[in-house]
Amino acid sequence: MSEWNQEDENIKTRMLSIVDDRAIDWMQRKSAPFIRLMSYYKCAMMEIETKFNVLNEEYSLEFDRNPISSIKTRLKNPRSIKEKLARRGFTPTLTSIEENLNDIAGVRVICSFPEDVYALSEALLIQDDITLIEKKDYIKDPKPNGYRSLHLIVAIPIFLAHEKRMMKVEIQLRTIAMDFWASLEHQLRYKKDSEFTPEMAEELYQCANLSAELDRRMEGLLEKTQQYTAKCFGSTIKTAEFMGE
Ligand code: 0O2
Repeated sequence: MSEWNQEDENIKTRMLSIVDDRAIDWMQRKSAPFIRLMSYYKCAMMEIETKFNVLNEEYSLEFDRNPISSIKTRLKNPRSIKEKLARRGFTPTLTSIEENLNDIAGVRVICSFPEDVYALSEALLIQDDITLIEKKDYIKDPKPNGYRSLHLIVAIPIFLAHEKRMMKVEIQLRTIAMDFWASLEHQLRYKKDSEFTPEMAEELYQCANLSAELDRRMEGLLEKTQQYTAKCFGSTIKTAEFMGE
């Protein structure tokens, strides 16, 4: 047996001696409160996702088009949570997670046009069970690297059998073009063993400008089609009118 295989065998024997049934029970007991907290975040995320689906449904009836192209949700994984708390000098406890981290539950709403981003955000924020904690408009003020999106941190109640709990959710609203740029920039940034040279960063920034230009032109086309429809038909044909209401 090679030295490497022997080391493997030793680790396996040690692991099996540690992870007996009692150890498994202990780990499950220890992790239960964390898993419960994560399920609360998941419920809050589902509430927000449903709210956007409802708005999409209503808008598509009103304007005959879908303002939302897709919705993605994600829960931050335990390792990222631990690392983020450590980076910021906070203790790794459940209370600390709830108090200090705002992005355990994340909802990303990919919209068709920039105006949809603002319309959806306004429609969400006027709902009386939503509390706005923080708003960052990286569309009006893009990050220095060119990143654009509208970020909201909100609190939303979830109703459990015997308790109502306020949970925080991070919402990112962006257009398809903004998402295209951000997804590829993220992939490039996290590519192993690679770094951005100033030239590469400048190229990425130029690409962000191109995506912003694309959004402007597509929104211009949307306005033109709306004006054209209004000229031809008097007003945009709405489903309600079509149904004779
Ligand atoms: P992940 O995996 O997407 O969650 P915060 O960490 O939120 O407390 P900050 O920097 O104030 O601190 O938050 P900000 O600026 O609101 O950005 C948080 C999230 O926005 C990031 O989460 C990304 O998802 C996205 N984001 C921000 N800047 C960029 C960027 O330059 N490029 C891309 N592709 N995404 C960005 P995480 O935790 O980094 O990652």
